[in-house]
Amino acid sequence: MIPNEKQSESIPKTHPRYLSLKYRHKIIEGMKNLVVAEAGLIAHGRGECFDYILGEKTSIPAKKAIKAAIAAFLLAENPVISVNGNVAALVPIEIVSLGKLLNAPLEINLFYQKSGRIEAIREILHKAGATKLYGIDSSKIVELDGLESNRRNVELIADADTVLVPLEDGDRTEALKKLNKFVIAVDLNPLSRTALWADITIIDNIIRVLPEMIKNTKELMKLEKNQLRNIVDKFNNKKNIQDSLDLIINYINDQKELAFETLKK
Ligand code: PTJ
Repeated sequence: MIPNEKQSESIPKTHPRYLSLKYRHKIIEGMKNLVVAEAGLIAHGRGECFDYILGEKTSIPAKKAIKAAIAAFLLAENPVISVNGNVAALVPIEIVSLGKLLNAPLEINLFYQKSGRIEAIREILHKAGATKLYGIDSSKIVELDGLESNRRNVELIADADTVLVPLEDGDRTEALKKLNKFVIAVDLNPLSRTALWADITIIDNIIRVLPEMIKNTKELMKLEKNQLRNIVDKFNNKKNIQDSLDLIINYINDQKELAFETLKK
């Protein structure tokens, strides 16, 4: 490796797992410059594992959830997008673009607070084009009821009606639901507490979800409110989670057959 070369730049594009390694190294670089919490590496590894058994592609249930999520966001009066370290490291440009398109403010909200992290995340989002960020000015922070972790410290989320919570630990979605917020989660684990508590659960990798959300926003913003409402009302989160679990079961069964074929040789 050339000295000072970013690890992600040293992966040959021909490598069969190029994309996976590229994002893995973004997380490692993010951890080195404080954007990502140490535990963010472990969370990413868990995500990789679920992504693997979901076939590493955006499934039909995920596409349905993304469409419903964008319809809900376009109907929202006070939407907010919550950003943590992993999201800022993996998809800074995309999350900023989505916020601008949806007219939804970005609020930095961290589980692991450490000196310098908020500043590091602010910098990466500013470089990605963010002009205004929330969750930074301590004089404006209030505490959410029913939550003991650092995630209780919020700014605009306190008055939001619709909140996007990508890659969350389980406690906040439950608390947000108890406060009557409409919660949209992005989580590769269909069995996590966040996934089970959210109103709309997008079971897919954030790196594929955001481009798909941006595409859907451009299409759905042409629709009338009643058409958007229809999309949200027709969406069934419980069925969607069950369908994603079936995809995992089928994928593992298919891989089991393939593995047996290989083992026979
Ligand atoms: O930056 P902070 O301090 O706010 O901390 C962020 C992490 C992610 C470390 C924190 O929220 C955490 O510990 O989360 P958990 O409890 O590990 O939950 C993260 C969830 O996101 C898990 O269910 C993972 O499967 C899932 N996940 C990980 N990577 C991805 C993902 N989901 C979608 N896309 C991913 N790339």
